[in-house]
Amino acid sequence: MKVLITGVDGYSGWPLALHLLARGHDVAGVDNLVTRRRVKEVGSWSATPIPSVARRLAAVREVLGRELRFYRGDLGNWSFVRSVLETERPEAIVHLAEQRSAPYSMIDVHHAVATQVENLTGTLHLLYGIKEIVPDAHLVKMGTMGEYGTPNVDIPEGYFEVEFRGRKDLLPFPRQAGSWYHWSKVFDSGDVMFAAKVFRLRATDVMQGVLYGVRTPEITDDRLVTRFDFDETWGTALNRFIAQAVLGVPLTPYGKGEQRRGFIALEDSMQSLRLALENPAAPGEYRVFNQFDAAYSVNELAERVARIATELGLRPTIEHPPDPRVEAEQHYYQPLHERLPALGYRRTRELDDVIREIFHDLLRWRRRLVARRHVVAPTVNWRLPDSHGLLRARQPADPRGLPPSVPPEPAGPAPGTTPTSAPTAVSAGPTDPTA
Ligand code: USQ
Repeated sequence: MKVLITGVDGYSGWPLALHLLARGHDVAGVDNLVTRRRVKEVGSWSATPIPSVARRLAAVREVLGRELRFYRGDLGNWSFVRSVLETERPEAIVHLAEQRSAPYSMIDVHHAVATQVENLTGTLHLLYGIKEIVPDAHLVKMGTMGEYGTPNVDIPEGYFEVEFRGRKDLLPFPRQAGSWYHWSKVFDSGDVMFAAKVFRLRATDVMQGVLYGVRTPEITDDRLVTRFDFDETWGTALNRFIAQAVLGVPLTPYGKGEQRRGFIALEDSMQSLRLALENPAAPGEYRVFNQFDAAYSVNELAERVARIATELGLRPTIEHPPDPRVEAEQHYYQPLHERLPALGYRRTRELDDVIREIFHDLLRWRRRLVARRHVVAPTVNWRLPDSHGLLRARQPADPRGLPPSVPPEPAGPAPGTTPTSAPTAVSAGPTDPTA
């Protein structure tokens, strides 16, 4: 199958490209490399050293013996979107190219606006591009379990039957997102649902839970490794807890720590996305998959990480900082997830094994964590209109942990300014250890 992945340079986009290439699919990818720049903006970097795109593509060629076509550009640019779709004519598009951090979207008004404008514009451009250029292509759109919030009833997959004043209907389940980022995904979902209806597009909206992990079977070489964020803005709960244990700083389940979320291993997320691609939605169909493997409270995860850290000879501690978010710290949580198992989804990784694997890698790259240890504690606060000053005021906790001088950023496209119509081996620079 000919697949286009938007956001191919990202945490899940990159391993998805490897996963599909290894299974014989023809894969092209798009990225504007903005996550690399935004992680630098908050003073952090990936715990895993990420090669430049040119080196990544060369490693794919060498290790997998496959070609990954890459287009550097921005989905905010309509002519760029059109030219990529016209060149590639994909049968399926996996849309992952969105600002993905809830805390980043809550920094201040500018970050809130950038998140929503970029996420919604990119999705609308893709919806129109598919309609005009590849109307039979299947769109697999990355949404989030966080769209639903934490209602006091079970959460279905997208729709539920409602009876009100004697009449029944099948309606979209209410969305109650918890950040400007999560709301951008809600608005996207409405747009994709509407486009499927009016343009008769094939669409799968994936409500994905929190990802964890650093490896997939295709990552057999350090040059193929995916990024791994651990800072307060870009890192997510379980990944952060493991980084904190390696650093010897307290693990931080926020507030009471009884917030429950759906979680899924990176590797099993790849399996789920492939199953969605290989079993496409019908023309005009908008279907919703709740894509997670199991639900845990953040306390359960912190305790599990602490137990395994102790087995590894570390001395983890757990603290409960006040929750910087506005969210229920104790609540009912029972989302359904039946559609992917019906297509053949099976868990391939046990949580403890993945936690050990992450420890193994982070201990190898511990120096990179130490150099950025000052960006781990939470400062972005949902209750403040502007956390930017707090973020900027953060100082390295340990002067020896001062980050090495960061070279100038690679020339990146301003949003909407870099039409690229041909596959391009971007900036044949060295490894980008600052990404
Ligand atoms: N949390 C802690 N301590 C931490 C970090 C997080 O207790 O150090 C808590 C948060 O308060 C929250 C939960 O863990 O209750 C999840 O937070 P997270 O940062 O792991 O994930 P979240 O902000 O929800 O967003 C992440 C991804 C996002 C994706 C989403 C799936 O960044 O792209 O959409 O997970 S979900 O959470 O299901 O909406």
